[in-house]
Parts: sequence; C-alpha cells; structure tokens
Amino acid sequence: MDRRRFLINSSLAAMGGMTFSRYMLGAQMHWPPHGPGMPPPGSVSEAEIKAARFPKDFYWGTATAAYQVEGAWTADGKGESIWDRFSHVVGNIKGGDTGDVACDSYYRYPEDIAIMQQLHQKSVRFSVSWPRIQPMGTGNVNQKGLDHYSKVVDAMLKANLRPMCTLYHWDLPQALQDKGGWPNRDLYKYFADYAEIVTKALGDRVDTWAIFNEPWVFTFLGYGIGIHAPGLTGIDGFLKAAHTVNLAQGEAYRAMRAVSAKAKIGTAFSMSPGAPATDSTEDVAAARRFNAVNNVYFLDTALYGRYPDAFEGGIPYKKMGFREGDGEIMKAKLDWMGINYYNRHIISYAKDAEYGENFNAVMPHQGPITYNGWEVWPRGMYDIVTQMWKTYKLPIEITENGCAYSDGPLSDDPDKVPDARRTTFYREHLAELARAMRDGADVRGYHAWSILDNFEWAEGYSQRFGMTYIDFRTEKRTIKDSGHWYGRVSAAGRLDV
Ligand code: IFM
Repeated sequence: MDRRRFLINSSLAAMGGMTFSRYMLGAQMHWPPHGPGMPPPGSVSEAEIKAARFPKDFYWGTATAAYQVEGAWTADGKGESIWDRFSHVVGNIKGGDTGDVACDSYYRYPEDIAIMQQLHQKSVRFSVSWPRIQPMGTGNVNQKGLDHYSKVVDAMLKANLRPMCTLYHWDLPQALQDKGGWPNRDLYKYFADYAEIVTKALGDRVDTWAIFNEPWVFTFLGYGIGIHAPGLTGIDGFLKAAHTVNLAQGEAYRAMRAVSAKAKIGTAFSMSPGAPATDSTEDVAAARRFNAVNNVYFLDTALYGRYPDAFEGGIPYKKMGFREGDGEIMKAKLDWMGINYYNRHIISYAKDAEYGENFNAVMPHQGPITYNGWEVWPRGMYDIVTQMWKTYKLPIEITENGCAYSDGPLSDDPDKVPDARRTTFYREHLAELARAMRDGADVRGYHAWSILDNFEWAEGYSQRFGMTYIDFRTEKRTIKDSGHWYGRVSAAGRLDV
C-alpha cells in the first residue's frame, strides 16, 4: 500500500476534524474503460519506441537530494535539519530508518559520479543542504559546507556532467522550524539570503538552478497532514507555509539573478494530469481546481504574481497571511519549468463545506502497479508535458520520473540486478516524452529518479527507486540492468537499443 496516498486519504483525522481535498487510491477504478481488442492499459507500442528520437544536445540525467543520499548528518559543522529531528522520533519513519548514513554520498560522491560517467550521463540534478551552509538557518556561513559542494561541482564538471543544483529539497534548518518554520513569513527573506550565498559560491560553475523541489508536497505533507517533517497538521499552517514559499521563490529569484546574469533559474514542480471523471460541469470544474492546487499553485504565482483559482468561494487571502504587495514579491520570471511526473489522477466533484477545493482525486489502478502502489501510466507524461507546454510555452526539463521496485542482486551472480519492470517503465515514459516533443514541446532534459536507491522519506529504505542497487549494510553499489540500459539510451539518443 502506498502509505503516502493512504495517509492523505485518511487526512481528515490528521487535519483535526477539518475536511480537506481527498486524494485516494482507486484500486477498483478502471478509467477510461477498456475492453477486448484494445491494447493493455497504459502501454506503448513498439512502433512508438522505435520512432522515439532525442536531440544530440539533450540532457540525459539522473536526480538525487541531499538528505536522501548524503548521510554525514553532523559532519563538518552541519546544523540539524527538520528531517534529522523528524526521523529520530520513533514511529515517524517505516522501520525506524533515518538518513544519518543513507548512501554515504557525502563521502562517496566520487564513486557515484563515476557511475554516471560510465552510464554516459550529461546532467546531474543534486541538492544543497541548507543546514550545511547555514547551520542556524540565518547569519553565519559554514565555509566547510560550501567547500564540500564546490568540490562536488568540480568533480561533476570534470566528468562532463552539467550540474543542476536544487537549493531546497526539504531539509530546512531545525533552528528555523523552531522559529515557526515555513508558516513564518520571515523565512522568505532568510531563504533569499541563503540562495544568494550559494549562488555566489557556485554560480561561476553552475548555471542551471532549481529553487525548490516539489513545493506543494513539502508544504502539504509537512504542514497540512504531518506525514513528512516537521510533522504538523492544519489547513492554516499549510496555507501560510505555501504563501511564504511563494514569496521565497520570488525573492530568491531576484537575489540569484543579481549575482548571476547567466543563471537559468526554475523550480521542480510535482505535476499530475487530472482528468475529470465525467464531462459534467461539476467534475470539469473540479479537475480545474485540482490542476490549480496540485500543479500550478507555485507556478502561476511566479509567472503572473497571482494565485490560480484553486478554491470554490475564492482565494483565502486572510488565512494565507497575504499582504498588499505580495503579488509583486512572488513574481519570478522563471527561465524553465521542471516537471516531476509519477502518476495521474481522475477527478470528481466533492462538496467540502469547510474548505473549498471540493474535489476527490483518485489514482486509478488500471495500469501496472509499482512496489509502492503507484499506477504506471506513461501516457500521463505526454499529457502533462503537452498541457504545460501549451499553457506556458516555457522550456521544460523533466526533473524527476521513476518507479519503486524491490529487485536485488542474483544470489548466484551478485553483480547482476535484473529489473526488467523498471526498464519497461523508463522505455515507455521516454517514448511518450519523445512524442510530446515531436508534437512541439520544448523539452531540454530528462532526469531519472534516481541514480541510487536511497532514503524514501516516511518510507525509509523500503522503497527502491534507484538504477543502482545499494546494499545499505556495506554501501556497495551495483548498477541494475535498467541502469545499463539507460546508459546505452543516453549514448545513442534512441530507445531501441
Ligand atoms: O523520493 C522522492 C523525491 O524526493 C521527490 N519526488 C518523488 C520521489 C519519489 O517519491
């Protein structure tokens, strides 16, 4: 069972009695209907696979995040993060796992980069840990933290990898949580200071930046329903956190731009196509609200300086702590948008008297299901990329796409990890991406999540998303069959390899 979705579904309790949007697994839901003579749901034809072509300068890449791979949680003057604090509380993470050691990539990054090089990679998405740079979240800069990332970036460049740096992938300094965390509006200025510090230190070598990773996920799961750090619940907290993050995105953008004119600045958004369950006016409007809150709640704010229409009954400005002039602060003329695509939803109207998103979002189980219960739906890649391209005409990078399967090394051949389902997943999603590009979408790169099995947040080490198997007792890395396949694809620019 996908615990994240399950818990979102049971969020009514977590929200202290208040109702909120309902995200559900739809094990019984078959949508759209399919019958005899139709291709297996969600699959992509061999003809499409063969037809897929990618430009020569396409950025073939993989992605990771600091807390999920680095370990070394107290090394070299690093401060405590909300994930250190949260994972150290028994019961928060499956199996009592923590990111204290994770993949040990803080020390083993040369080995990880060598794997990427072996797999003909051209881009690597990684994140900087804010508490390594500013242990208390404000003020004093920890030079050792900056030196570390400087070495990492040099190693990436030496391996001919484009470093794509994410400034915030969820590990807020605990000292800032002690001041109220993201619902505290002051954080938008603190974050911009941090963004400036990192851009000054790395901006001579890094030119592609993601300000945030999945702002909806970390504000909703962390402050709305409490299954991620810092584990808080409540509608007001979520709305306020989201608003501060929107302000921070604009303020950080300006701080970074002032340091580097050549920086290409975007954000990695979690996005999911949401089709209405029927063509009734109510379901169609509900699907629009789903798109507003789930996909573009942090994008329209940047591009237009205003919130999208996410709630029946209007935008709850008061609850958000919105002040006059905030529209201008939120604005950020992003150079590109990052799409993290994992699955689709089917949306129907649901009256939610206390709030106003008023939809049910169901993840169908029509396609194959991965180890964490997510439906495999390659067509969703085409749908979301095309939708975003047509709406915004901004260059796109796929900043994440991937799947959890538990395959491990063969007992009689420990250097081999057959994971055919993951290869099929990537083949079909990439074919759908190529089709979107053929139909006009300007997509510059693709980052598989992830190069390594790693710490999957509340799921600990139980979910393996990597193209490289990690033995978490020894930290031995073994490239899975899917990784070798992806290496051939990256070298050839084709999927029929
Ligand atoms: O592991 C996460 C990542 O940190 C953010 N996007 C989704 C991935 C898989 O759940």
